[in-house]
Amino acid sequence: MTLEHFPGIARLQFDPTPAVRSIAQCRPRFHHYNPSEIVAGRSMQDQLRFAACYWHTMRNGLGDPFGAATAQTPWDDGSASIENAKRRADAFFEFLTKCQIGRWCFHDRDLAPEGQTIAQSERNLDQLVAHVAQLQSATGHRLLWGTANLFSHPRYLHGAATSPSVDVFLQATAQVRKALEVTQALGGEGYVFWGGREGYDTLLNTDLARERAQMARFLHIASDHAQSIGFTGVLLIEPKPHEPTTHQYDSDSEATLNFLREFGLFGRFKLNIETNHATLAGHSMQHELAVASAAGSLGSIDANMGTSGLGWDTDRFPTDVMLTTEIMLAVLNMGGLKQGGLNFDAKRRRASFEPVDLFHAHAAGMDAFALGLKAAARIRADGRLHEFVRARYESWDAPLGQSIRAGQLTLAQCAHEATKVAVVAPASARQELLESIVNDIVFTSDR
Ligand code: XLS
Ligand code: NI
Ligand code: NI
Repeated sequence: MTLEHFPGIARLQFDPTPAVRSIAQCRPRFHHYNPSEIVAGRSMQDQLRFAACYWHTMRNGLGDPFGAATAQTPWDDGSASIENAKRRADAFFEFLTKCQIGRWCFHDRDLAPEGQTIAQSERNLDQLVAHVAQLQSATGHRLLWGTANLFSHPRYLHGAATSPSVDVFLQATAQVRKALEVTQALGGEGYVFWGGREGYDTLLNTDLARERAQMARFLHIASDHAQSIGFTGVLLIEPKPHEPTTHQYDSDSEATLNFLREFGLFGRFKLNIETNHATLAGHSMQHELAVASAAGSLGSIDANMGTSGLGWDTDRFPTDVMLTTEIMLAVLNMGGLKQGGLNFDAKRRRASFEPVDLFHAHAAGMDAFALGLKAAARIRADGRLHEFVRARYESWDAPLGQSIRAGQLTLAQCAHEATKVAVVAPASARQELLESIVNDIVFTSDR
């Protein structure tokens, strides 16, 4: 890391003074994210465990279906050479350091070019892994999770584990075996399975039962392998309903948890919940987190957001403070992120193409999460919501309610008890009042 790939950009600092009047003079900095500040008993950096992703940050030229790439990447000569790949990694670690982002995530193919054979691809990856291992020890940045790209290469056009061809399944096993091993070698705290093409485009050509069973077999042997090599990271599945496929088998938290239970995989995997995938599934992020958390299966978060009304995974940076508040409330309620993190699986808009926009974008997301963390901590400290929910279910904690919960009463006994209740008097759920209390707490004070 001798070269300065981001000249003129200093390490971002916490600086809460009001922004300068002219946007042209704005230098990237944190207005709210103060890494060492204690919130809810831990430093912000430990609560938030930010990660940047290699794919959007380094490999996304920001092209769209209607236009060419726009991102300025002076460190990248566009070649598939190992030298270029190493220079890109240097730029990425400089970016992490300057942006004060402690962790990162990658796909095997983001980091190193694919070769003509499996052996060649593995040699390429090994060279880059050795290089980033040095960068990690020089900078102190850690790998949150690794993954294998089982969706870009044309061989995966029908799916990887769910391909109708066993040869493709085999290719996917080779890639995952290697990706798991390099993730372990880099000290990864997790490993993600995102089945981009593990679904169907039309049922006219698809044996859904077979494909789901194949996917389960794949996850069984992959998790067996992780165990056999002594991988101590958490294995994560990242649900998404569709895009690129019409329907993906791990479509949301509930479907994925059901899939894991059906095939004897529950407990081996946790979920990596991505905001924009939740909205694509027609759910709120809050819902997806609540479902995963209730099953003890909330592992990590891909922190981004969608664009309402657009049915795409637009992967915007998460700048909505109500959203980050809801996310951090779910995280604090489950006792913190543990081995997980907040991975910015997010990309700049195509028109934000300058290198400095990478810093503005991540700082915007980090500030929004700092605000969300503080607001969530205030909601918990305030206690009114928690108390309201507790009181709402109070009857279940009285002796009769407890016996029913413990399975001590039959339906007939319950029906007999019903006759003893003179008046059934439901209480108001006070939704609008609660929403107003949340607004008061979120917007009254941010520090
Ligand atoms: C795509 C997914 C992908 C995973 C990693 O929509 O979010 O980026 O996070 O394969
Ligand atoms: Ni993701
Ligand atoms: Ni996504």
